[in-house]
Amino acid sequence: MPLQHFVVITGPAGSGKSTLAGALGSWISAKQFMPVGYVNLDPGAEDLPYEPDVNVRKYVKLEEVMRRERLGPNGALIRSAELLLNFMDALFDELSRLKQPYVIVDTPGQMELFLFRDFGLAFTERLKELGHVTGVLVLDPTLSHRPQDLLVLRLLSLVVQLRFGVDVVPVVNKSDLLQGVKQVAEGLLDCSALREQLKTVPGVLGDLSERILSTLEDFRVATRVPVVSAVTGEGLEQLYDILHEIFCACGDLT
Ligand SMILES: Nc1nc2c(ncn2[C@@H]2O[C@H](COP(=O)(O)OP(=O)(O)O)[C@@H](O)[C@H]2O)c(=O)[nH]1
Ligand SMILES: [Mg+2]
Repeated sequence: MPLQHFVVITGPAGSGKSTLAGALGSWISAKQFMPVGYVNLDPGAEDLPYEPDVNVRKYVKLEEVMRRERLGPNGALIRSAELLLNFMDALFDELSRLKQPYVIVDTPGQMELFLFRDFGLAFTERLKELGHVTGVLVLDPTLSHRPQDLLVLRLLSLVVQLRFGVDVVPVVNKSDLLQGVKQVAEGLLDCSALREQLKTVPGVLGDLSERILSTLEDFRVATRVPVVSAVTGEGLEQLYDILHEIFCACGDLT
């Protein structure tokens, strides 16, 4: 069987991970004529904008954990991540039966649950045994759009990359809501434009920001950042192209 491509969508709560998972999957099926598999790892996601082929809620449901263990939402989320570790074999039994060439993995609403708890790391490590794994880090630009925030996006994707040992594509979502999209997009797509914008950051932090950007460039970490809308579909082709390039570069497309 050809190598499968797993795309793991991470990002802060409300950035649009689930919406993007559905939109990117629909785009790939419609435009690339490829069947797409969907995996939901969020034990609290009752309504999803896609039909999951594998769903952790079959094993752990947030609302049941809250009720059974008398926990609030935050405690129950942490407990759910612990409980999910017990179902790893069952989960991977299901995952290993997926045949679609592209499988999109939607992660829990609260990013730190996937990023810092054992479940996220154990899951990703095991997923690498099934196919090629690429991360996507989604950011909501309506909450962060200053030049230094763009650097934060790049650094956050580096954190995900370091934690999981996979390539990570930073993505700016909700472009349909962006007023000053042009300036933001320029800073995202072009490092020299971002460097210019970072000159407006005062003092030591400005110098530090520029130094960080240079280091990222030296190590070729500062990749293109697609600006997309999971609602209108804008930019999804560019995101797919970047993902596909990474997949091809991993050298096994047979
Ligand atoms: N306008 C707009 N809203 C979006 C977009 N993507 C997601 N949303 C909205 O943002 C909110 C959070 O999205 P969701 O996918 O649940 O975020 P998640 O917590 O990261 O999975 C929902 O109300 C979505 O409808 C987008 O591209 N444009
Ligand atoms: Mg979600």
